[in-house]
Amino acid sequence: MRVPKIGRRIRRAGLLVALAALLAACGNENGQNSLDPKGPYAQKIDNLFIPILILAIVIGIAVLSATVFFALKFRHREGGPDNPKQIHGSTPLEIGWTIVPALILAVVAVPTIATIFDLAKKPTGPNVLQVTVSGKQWWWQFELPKQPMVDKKVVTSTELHIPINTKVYLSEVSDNVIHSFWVPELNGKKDVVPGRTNHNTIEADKPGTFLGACAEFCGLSHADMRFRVIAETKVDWQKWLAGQQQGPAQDWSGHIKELTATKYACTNCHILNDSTKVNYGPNLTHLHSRTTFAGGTYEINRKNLTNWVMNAPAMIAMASKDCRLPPPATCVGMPSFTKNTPKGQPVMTKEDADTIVTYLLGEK
Ligand code: HEC
Ligand SMILES: [Cu+2]
Repeated sequence: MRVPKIGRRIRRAGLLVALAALLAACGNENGQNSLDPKGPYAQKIDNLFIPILILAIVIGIAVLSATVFFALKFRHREGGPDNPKQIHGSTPLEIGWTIVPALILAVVAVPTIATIFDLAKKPTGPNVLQVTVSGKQWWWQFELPKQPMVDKKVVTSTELHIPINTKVYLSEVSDNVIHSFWVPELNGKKDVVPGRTNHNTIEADKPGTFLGACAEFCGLSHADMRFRVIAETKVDWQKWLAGQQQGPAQDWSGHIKELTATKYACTNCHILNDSTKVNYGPNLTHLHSRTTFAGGTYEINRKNLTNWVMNAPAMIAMASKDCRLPPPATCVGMPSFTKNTPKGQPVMTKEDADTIVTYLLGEK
């Protein structure tokens, strides 16, 4: 059938758009390219993936070529018989095409299984950094317990700093639903399952920021459950650690304490002045040292934080109206302080929000 000229143009344009989208998706600008390993663990996966990919392409081309070849060779010809010659079975062929693929799979299994065990090996020694990762709805909490490399515990969220050329052994937990921790340039995915502690190791060769995301659908805002791993030289990392181990930049007392602990009761869910403690929501002691908040979806600045503190639900894409807090609570993550305030709290004034944000930004 002849396609009219205009139809062909539309088709060609459609094809170009699809191709451009495909190529854009292949670019490594988004920092989440699993084909661009930036550390030994991701490299091991790449070393396995590329040879198997090549093998699969060779086999794929061979199978497709044979299919096309036979389709052409035995096609129906003018004047030929309607049915080809009927045969039944061929023992050597059938044995052949059972054994050859089985052998190929057996060969592929050897490096695959070796890599699985290699990646799962628990790194040991004083030069391993232990981090506990908790999947929340919808953000990630990172705890660095006291250990040879960390002389005082640190709790943070959304941004994990690690020293380069150091194995970072993650213990992953969830107290809600299944999440999956994935930093494509540093290692493969690892599911984070309630009631279990799963482990995964990441390591970066060079300083850089590596984007991560939850890779298992975990509720309506799953797409906004991002994080970043910031790899630094040992010296820079130690500076970061020392900064986190200090108290808040501004004294948490007097008016600010009154606002956050009593008037609006932020302390029901947050810790504002001690980076060693965990509460229901993110630890806010050193929020100002991070670049993003709310699952990595917003940049930290006065405007975003003020909007958030006054009415966070309005900034959570697809936030469900039903409850995300464990029982007996009947509602959710970060509440609004301007609309439907949590029971008993007054509606937040812009002035109070400004004071709280000044504290959160570590400004005097
Ligand atoms: C009912 C519990 C609850 C209360 C009360 C609460 N928050 Fe939150 N807050 C959360 C949760 C949960 C999150 C994480 C939500 C998300 O990322 O979607 C959060 C996130 C935040 C964040 C972003 C932190 C980050 O690292 O992403 C800030 C800032 C914040 N809250 C400030 C406050 C302030 C200030 C108050 C008091 C005026 C307050 N919150 C009261 C539960 C609460
Ligand atoms: Cu998740």
